[in-house]
Amino acid sequence: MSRIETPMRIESAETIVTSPGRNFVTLRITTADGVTGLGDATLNGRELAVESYLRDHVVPLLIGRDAARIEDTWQYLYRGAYWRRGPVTMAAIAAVDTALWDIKAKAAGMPLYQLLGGASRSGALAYGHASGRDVPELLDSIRAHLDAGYRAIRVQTGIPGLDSVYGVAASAAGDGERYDYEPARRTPLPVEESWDTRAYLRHVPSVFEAVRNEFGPELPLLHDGHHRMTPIQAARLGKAVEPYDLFWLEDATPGEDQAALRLIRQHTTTPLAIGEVFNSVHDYTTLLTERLIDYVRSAVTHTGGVTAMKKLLDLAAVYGAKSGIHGPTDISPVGMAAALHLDLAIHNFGIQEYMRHDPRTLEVFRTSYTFTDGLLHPGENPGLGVELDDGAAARFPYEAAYLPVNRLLDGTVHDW
Ligand code: EZ4
Ligand code: CO
Repeated sequence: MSRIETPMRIESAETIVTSPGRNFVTLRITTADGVTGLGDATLNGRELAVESYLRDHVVPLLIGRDAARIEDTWQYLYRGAYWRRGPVTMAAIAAVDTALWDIKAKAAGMPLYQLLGGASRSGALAYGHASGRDVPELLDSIRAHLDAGYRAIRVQTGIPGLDSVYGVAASAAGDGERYDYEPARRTPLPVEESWDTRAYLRHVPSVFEAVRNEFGPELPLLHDGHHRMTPIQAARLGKAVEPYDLFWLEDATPGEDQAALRLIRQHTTTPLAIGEVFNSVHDYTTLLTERLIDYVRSAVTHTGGVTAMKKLLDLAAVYGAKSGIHGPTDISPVGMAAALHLDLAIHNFGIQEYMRHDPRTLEVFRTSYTFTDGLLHPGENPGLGVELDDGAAARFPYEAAYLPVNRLLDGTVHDW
């Protein structure tokens, strides 16, 4: 494509790496007439690889391109790289795509959701992360989340015999207390946790029984298996928690083995969600066309941006599956805002994960989305509705940080 001279010509693009409570990689694209767009490129624990991919291999290709040509730019970066998929590539493409949608919506003077078809609902039902090292602490945490306005709750607990477990806050319960590993556990090497699936399977059904006894049948409850079970173990857990009517069981098995979901599906009516570690619609084709899952967990940030997520969610709609866009704190407010515009616009919205960001994160990223009566709304500002404060970003330099490694009690490395 020849270089063009129009107001929408991309004049510059830059990456911003900042660590306001945890690491984030952001791409900012600026057009010749000074419109800026932001895209989230944060890949937890591998941040600098995406930053290099963007800075060294993508930014030089963007200068001079027409910012209005979003689909063409997506295809140019995806097919032009020759090498397909992968979290680093797809996070980089996602950042470009999201920034170009931000620019297009700002140029149109509209919030992004209007360009995606307009609002299909008044807000996006959010779920929060309750946790406790034991059941009493968990029940307190659920109460704190309900008091903070959440109307759907993810339930994770400690397991008797295991020291620390994914998804459980390290100290006393409360809405402000999160299981996050950042920044307190930044160590030169990844933290190591221990795991015993049989102990987990024995414990979890009794946790849901206690939660239903305390809070009744209506509250939507979710659970994340975080890739730790075999298919037959997952089938057993799905059956065991059927009396407690889960909204979903997430990541029961390692997601890349799509056929594993066939076995789980044959054995349980517990709804299944998967996909936070996926980065392409091609990771979902068996899962969707065979109707093996109920919810798509991809993040806009990791799955090629707004353009690719819209296509993925439209394919999911054809096969009766709904969205459950990934929204932990390692998705930046830019990636979260992009998710919220999609959540508001698409027909097959399911639920949105929402962990409030650290106040330092919100100093750097000035958001306009709102959380009211359990519903998130992206706001009415043109574009994504997020601005990045460079001065604030500069006060929080990058620090290496890794996700934990999980080992079975005999030392064997297991899925974390
Ligand atoms: O472990 O985002 O459902 N949410 C999750 C997250 C993921 C982290 C990994 O970076 O599973 O907490
Ligand atoms: Co998860």
